[in-house]
Amino acid sequence: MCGIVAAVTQRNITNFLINSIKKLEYRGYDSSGLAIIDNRNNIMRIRCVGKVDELIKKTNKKKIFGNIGVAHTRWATHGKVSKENTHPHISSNIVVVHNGIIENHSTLRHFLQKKGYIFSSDTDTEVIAHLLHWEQNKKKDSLKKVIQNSIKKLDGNYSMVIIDQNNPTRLIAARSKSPLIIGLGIEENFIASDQIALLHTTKRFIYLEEGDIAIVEKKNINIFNKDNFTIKRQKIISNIEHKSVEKGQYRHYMEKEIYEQPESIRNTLKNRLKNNNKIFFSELGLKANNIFYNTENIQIVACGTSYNAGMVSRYWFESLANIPCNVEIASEFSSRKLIVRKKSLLITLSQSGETADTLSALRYSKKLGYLGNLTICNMESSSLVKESDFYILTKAGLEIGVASTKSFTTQLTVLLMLVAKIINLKQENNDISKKIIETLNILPIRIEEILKKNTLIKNIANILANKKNMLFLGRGNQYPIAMEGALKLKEISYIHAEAYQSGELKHGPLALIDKNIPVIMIAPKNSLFEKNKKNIKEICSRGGLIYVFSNQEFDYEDNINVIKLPYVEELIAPIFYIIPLQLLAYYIALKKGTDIDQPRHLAKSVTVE
Ligand code: HGA
Repeated sequence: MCGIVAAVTQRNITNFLINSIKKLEYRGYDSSGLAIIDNRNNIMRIRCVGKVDELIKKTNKKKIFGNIGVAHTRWATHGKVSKENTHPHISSNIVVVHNGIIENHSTLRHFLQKKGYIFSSDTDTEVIAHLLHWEQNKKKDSLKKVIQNSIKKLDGNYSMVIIDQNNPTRLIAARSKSPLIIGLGIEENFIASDQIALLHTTKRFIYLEEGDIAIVEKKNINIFNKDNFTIKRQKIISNIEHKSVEKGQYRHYMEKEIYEQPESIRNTLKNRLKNNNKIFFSELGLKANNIFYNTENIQIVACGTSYNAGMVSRYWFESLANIPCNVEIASEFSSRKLIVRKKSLLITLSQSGETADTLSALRYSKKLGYLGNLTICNMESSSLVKESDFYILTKAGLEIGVASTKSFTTQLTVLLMLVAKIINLKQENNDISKKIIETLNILPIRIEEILKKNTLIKNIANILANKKNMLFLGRGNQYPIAMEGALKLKEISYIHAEAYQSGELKHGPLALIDKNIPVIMIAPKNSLFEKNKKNIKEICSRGGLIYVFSNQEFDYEDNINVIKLPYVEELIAPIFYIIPLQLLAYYIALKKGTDIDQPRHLAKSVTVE
């Protein structure tokens, strides 16, 4: 969340900063700003409420020339969305952009106010700017020393970039629990909170690690670790294509990402399903096999869409691999005393690998005696991957739409492969793992088939777009799919949607049923179908408006709307049935004209707790 870009170059920096910060807009879009030290050594700051386009318009009107600057796009945590609260924050000669939260900002604010500092915003970030200024003027230390002294006083998490007007030749970056990377140019260097911001200019990056401070100049980069030793961090060449950051022929990233799912799933399966009915993850070592072999319980921890993926996999781990599995929301997991079941494997799920709640849960779990921990993640360079014992990558490719789609289906693909792998290791029932592998091989084709039903879904979306509330129902492993369908709808169309287990309806929510609340029921042909049918009848008898997503024929005695979907194997049915629900949410939002890729109040990659 929030985006940071900074650059020190030979050329005029203005266009570079606005083009780069635009690429990070999906990380936060409440307001944005930039500050450049111009050729006459003035700090030129421009800030705007709203999307980055506002900043671009305003910046283009002013002709600023300078070689060093910072930019930020904000997702507010402290202080309302206003120009005053927009970054960069300035204290005299010090300019700061910051991602994260300073927990003790209030104490520090009172301390600095007593020293005579006047605050112009309500943010925790302005505290950093004044603190740095105060430390600098106390002893006249080097800026690095000033930063080291200041961060000792900060509780919380941050990544920040600082410029000092009195020495405008270098950027200083500091990170703690929030990602930051250096982009390497030729006689110019950059900093950003995500490589996506810089891919239009460089593919060479250095990832800063916990506690690092970096001094970045045009021709030099010096990194110091948390113990103040000079340290060389590995340079990486990104394999992300710049064009994958573009929307191409699609209207929205979300639409593009929905249609990319057959390809992302193929990439996720590639080289992992072996002819001998084994699963091979090259990123796992033998030690992981040993841990999986000994695993008697699984604890999954995740947030949002990843949590829903975990919930689906619970049905698979228990019914196919006979392993008890518990799934918990990450922020709750870290907020309570936990009893760890014996020989438990902890699995975290996250698209970005920077989800602060999930990272905290992982760190908390390390004190609790789990057998080991595994993360299933889309970003190899992420904190979750670095801090976990083992990792498996989903190969979804870049996901930019705030509402996750392909990360969900690739997480499910990995989870089902993992189930087969564990079954294989335990030698419990090779027929089941063989069946899983056969079925996974068909999955991309099945997804292609269902994507062809887009017109059918679009027609229903047009009918439902004016509704205020909806219920989503599912039974067994389709219940988490109902949860995910409701989540997609809430996120991008702002229609209130709730998911229930089909059998739970009569225990309360049935009271809501009338002709104004559409009920979306996922009822594929399977052993639970007859039970679902009874629930459908209960809704119909009470005058409810019901839309059933199914591959089963219905007798039309009841007044129900059946969305007849193609055949799918039961094992992969949850991965298949989320696709029409993603399309439904997308087309409803399209009809309503909401901001699909950047829905209000949200942002991608939730890096604050
Ligand atoms: N706390 C700062 C930065 C917010 C942030 O990192 N959001 O993800 C603010 O509220 O401006």
